[in-house]
Amino acid sequence: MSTVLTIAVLVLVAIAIWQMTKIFELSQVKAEITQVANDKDNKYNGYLLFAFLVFIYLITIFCFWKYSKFILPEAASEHGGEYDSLLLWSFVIIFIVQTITQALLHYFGYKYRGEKGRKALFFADNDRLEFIWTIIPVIVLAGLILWGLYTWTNIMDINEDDDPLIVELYAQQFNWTARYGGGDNVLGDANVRMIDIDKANVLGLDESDPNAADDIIVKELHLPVGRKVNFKMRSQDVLHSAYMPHFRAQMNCVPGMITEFSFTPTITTAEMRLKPEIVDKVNRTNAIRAERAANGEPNSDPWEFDYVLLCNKICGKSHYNMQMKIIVETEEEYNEWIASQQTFGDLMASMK
Ligand SMILES: [Cu+2]
Repeated sequence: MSTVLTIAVLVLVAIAIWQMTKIFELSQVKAEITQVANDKDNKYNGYLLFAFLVFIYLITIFCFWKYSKFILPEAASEHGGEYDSLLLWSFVIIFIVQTITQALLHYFGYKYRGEKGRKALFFADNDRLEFIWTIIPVIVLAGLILWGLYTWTNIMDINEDDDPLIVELYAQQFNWTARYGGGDNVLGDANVRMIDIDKANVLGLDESDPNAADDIIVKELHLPVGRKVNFKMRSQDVLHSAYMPHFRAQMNCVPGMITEFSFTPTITTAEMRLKPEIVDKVNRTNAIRAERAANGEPNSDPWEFDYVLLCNKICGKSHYNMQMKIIVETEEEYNEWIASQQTFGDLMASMK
């Protein structure tokens, strides 16, 4: 209701201003009433172009200064650096080109403004100019595209070389479950039709498959640093997307099929927490949370940095909260953790 009232008030105010402008215009005695712009108008608009140019430059500088701290920290995966430099160079090129072309655009707008008696020059074409402004973008874009394709092929080359750790990421509205292949590093067969909630077979593992017995199902993803991980994604219900921003990784999870992504984590959670940009981010967040705590508001516990797996497809009303903690640790820590987890076989035996 208050929204409707606010809109109504705004509309009425706008109408009032419009009417007042009309009265003001009528009250002005004008020597010459014409819709055609004269030299003075054109010059005035030319200066306004410069003002707008200054405005877009200033707002760009302001955004760099104010929002740079919100970008992701250093990539925590092997391929992440390559991905980041591709992105950085694309932005650098776009930034330089747009800075120069905006200046030229606004300057020419001013320089060739309308003037009484000035006639536009008829200029059919200029082969050399056409050649320059075609060939330069062609070379630059072809370079970026080829580099992009090369990077993409590298990142998406999912193979079983170097003994990767096999992990399944299982998406459903609205949570993630991870499954490790266990001692044999082979995932047992699974199918949504075999899900049996009463027996806690939440991922629909085939109990008769010997590979499934040692599988380990968890709600927190642990990864050993420096070891390649091959993820196999499944979805139970709708399209989800496994997004691990710190590792520059994302892959859709599609019901009825298995999608894959592979990366090698390079920075442990403990090491990442010591990076200056992370320390800074944690301090900033905790300052806000301390303020909330002082006001007795919820969501005010001190926060500690952790890698996360997020869902990056709007999959339903609790999509925003669909996440899982990822812990990258040393191989010893990982081995100790995985050894303490219950296998699927043990879980089934305990349910009998
Ligand atoms: Cu989702």
